[in-house]
Amino acid sequence: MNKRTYAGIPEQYAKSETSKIVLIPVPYDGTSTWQKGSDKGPEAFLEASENMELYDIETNSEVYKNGIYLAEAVTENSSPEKMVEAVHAAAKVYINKNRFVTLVGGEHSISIGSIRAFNECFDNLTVVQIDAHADLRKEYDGSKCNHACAVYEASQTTNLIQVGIRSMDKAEKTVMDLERVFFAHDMVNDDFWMENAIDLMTTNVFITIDLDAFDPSIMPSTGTPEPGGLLWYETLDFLKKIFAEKNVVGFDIVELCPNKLERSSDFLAAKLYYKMLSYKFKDNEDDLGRDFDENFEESNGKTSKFEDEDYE
Ligand SMILES: [Mn+2]
Repeated sequence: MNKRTYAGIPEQYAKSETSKIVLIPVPYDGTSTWQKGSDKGPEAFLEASENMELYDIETNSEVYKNGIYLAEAVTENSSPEKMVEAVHAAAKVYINKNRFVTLVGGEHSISIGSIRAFNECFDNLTVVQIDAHADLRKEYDGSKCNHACAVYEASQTTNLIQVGIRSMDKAEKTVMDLERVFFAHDMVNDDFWMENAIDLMTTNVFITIDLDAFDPSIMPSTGTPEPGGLLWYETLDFLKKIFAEKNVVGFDIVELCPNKLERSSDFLAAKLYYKMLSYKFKDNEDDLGRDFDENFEESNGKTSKFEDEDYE
């Protein structure tokens, strides 16, 4: 039997040596507190991806042709700390090979490992956390690697910007930088939250998306749903702006907690992932044959952005 590829793409686009993009599944659900099942997230995500159209209308692109390598899943689960270390190590392997590294969870604690890896490899990293929950606890349930602590370390070591937040403990406010938080109840009445959030970002950006940031009406299959969340097009609009204006160095998508009776959430996660890749690589359509290193450097460049805008 042939090896499974992301979204069932032809093997020529799924090779480890030539793919510009790497997807690392992390089916971990060791510390979740309410609904269990996010360990099944990567499988449901991959299955939905296999049933998705691979041409993106909006960007007029087929981003999979840049190559998407489905890496071996990180399955270490002997302790939250060991899982975080394993994610950190796996992410670093591919970042150091200049791949565009993405991860799919699994619960949000996996992001402690991914953020640590990106922060070690990229200068002045901004972490954009799109999430219903603040996740700023220093420790929870006896561990610093609990899902409730997902961005505590990032709050201390990176430029953390929190978006969509609508649930937290009062004590988390002592850690929170209120200048860098966009609460859901404020966003709904603020026409400029996207621009204001982007103004706070440095050049290098890592995005961590907890799917519970979305409104439960469109994303019910998540561990801890919260009313009053983001909708589809506003989220895409925000992401598109970040990809256009910043050097997004990688991202993760977490907390898909699949429910066999409700598959549209799996599909939302699959489509969100592919949309983000489409935004990242949309300008590469004409030079698919070129070396990734060249593109990689160009995306860090200062002049190309304005040249592109002249054509629009
Ligand atoms: Mn979270």
